Amino acid sequence: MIPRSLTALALGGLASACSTLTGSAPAPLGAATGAALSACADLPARFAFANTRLESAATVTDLRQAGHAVPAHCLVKGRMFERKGSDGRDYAIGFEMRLPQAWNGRFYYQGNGGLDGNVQPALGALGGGPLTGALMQGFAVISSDAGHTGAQTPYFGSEPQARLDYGWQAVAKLTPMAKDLIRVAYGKRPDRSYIGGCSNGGRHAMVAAARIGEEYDGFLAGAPGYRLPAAAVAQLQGARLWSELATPGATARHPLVPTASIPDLGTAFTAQERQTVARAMLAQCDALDGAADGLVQATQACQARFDIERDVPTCTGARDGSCLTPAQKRAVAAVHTGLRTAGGQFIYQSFPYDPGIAAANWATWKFANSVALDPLSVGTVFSTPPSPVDFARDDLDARLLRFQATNESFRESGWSLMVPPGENVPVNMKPLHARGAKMILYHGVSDAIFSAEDTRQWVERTDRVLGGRGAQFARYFPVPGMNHCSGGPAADQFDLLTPLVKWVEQGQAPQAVVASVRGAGNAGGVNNELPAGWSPARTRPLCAYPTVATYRGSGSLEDAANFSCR
Ligand SMILES: [Ca+2]
Repeated sequence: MIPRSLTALALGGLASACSTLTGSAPAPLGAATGAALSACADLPARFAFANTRLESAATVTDLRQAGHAVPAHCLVKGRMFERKGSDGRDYAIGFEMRLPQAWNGRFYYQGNGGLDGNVQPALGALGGGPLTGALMQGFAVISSDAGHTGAQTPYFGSEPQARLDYGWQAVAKLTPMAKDLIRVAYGKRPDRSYIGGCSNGGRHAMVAAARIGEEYDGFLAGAPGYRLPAAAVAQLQGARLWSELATPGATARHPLVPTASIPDLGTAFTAQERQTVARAMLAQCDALDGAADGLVQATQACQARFDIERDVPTCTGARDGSCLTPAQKRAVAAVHTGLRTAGGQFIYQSFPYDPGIAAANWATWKFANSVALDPLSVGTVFSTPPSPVDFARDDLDARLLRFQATNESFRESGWSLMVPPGENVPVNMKPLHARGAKMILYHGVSDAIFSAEDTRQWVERTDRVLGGRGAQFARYFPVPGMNHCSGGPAADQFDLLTPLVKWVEQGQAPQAVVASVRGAGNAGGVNNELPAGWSPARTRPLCAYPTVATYRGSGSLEDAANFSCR
């Protein structure tokens, strides 16, 4: 196969006169131009937009991010669609906007994670352990709770409109309001608009691309849980597998309710045992990228090479951490191959093998969140009608049908409101590609809740839909070793928004983006799980799939400059 990057380079070299025949990339959209903020404290009095109330506006000059001062800006707080829900509770789409005094002419919608419910500060933070963010870079940024409060989580899922707002409507309602507020504050609407986030925030970006793509020029989808309901059911099935192997009666602390306990599924596959599996992977795969450096960057090649049955020692006596029992091997293999229901239905996706399996976040998702969080969202937010889930006994075949169901109250199914339309045939990407919009995706290869393979396959499907020109529109940057959005033995500190802007506005397609680990003293927060032998400032190129960060053969293994994307 010819790497798509080379194809794009070749096509980009042809004369633009042949564009419709050769399929060369659409012209860049051109740079945004900035403006000065003309109003702040008086915005609530001056701004009128349907179903919107601004509660406050004040200048902020003392905010810091990762040890650096965030430029002075106006913090606006407000609410849209305040209403009494069908459950008698008060609902609204709460939001904040941060409007820099020195604006770069761009709008950034910050998608938040999990089940939403909190107005996270509108910093537009970028990457794991962020050093920078959209606000720092001069964007006007909005953040919202997506239509419910933390206290209403996850029970908002039983209120039909709140469920819709969480799924996709909050983004659709907030976007035109935010652009109009920008017009009032700066005297013009944004020249360019971007939306990004990780996890559920990445899902928001992908859903926005499919549903309201015309509103945005650039999409930054991190670990996009774009089939979140299916991922959550796979978690339930996984918890059953682990519980068969767990120490009977062992309990762990509930991650949300300090006074409650959950079965300690981590005893099924302990930290030592996960280290043993990671070592076996490294023995097979570490050098495939030319460097025995503790990072498996040749992810696809490793999937063909690593064989858990063959490469991990089988226990001949009691478990002691250095081996797996045959039953453990079957469970770990099944989770990576992709789980099925009792009825034989393939639930979600395979997961690539990656040494990040040994990190804590992997275990938290597989062993704790699968019991404590996923049953709540499955039962309350995605099922019609809503009904509680017993992770050990729920009929998962019936549950998957309930994701597709509608009734008089819930007129859009849980699946439909969560998942980007056309997720299997991403037809809505065609007009975006034609207009010159761009998408950058990234995903931790050892993400335990949303599969990096699911993202890779979406990129492949999009490429087919665009007739092999997918690399002109969407580029995917796997992050080797990284868990869910950050953490793990990985270079997880990076800014993919800057290259997205250059791609959208100047036509510079990103091929390699430098990422750093977060060792001792890192201003974005230290990653305590970095292997002892790594430099605290190790860098690596993140490479656009299908290229792989490959060692050039000489120079320090700690420096990205000694690796190229091949
Ligand atoms: Ca390596």
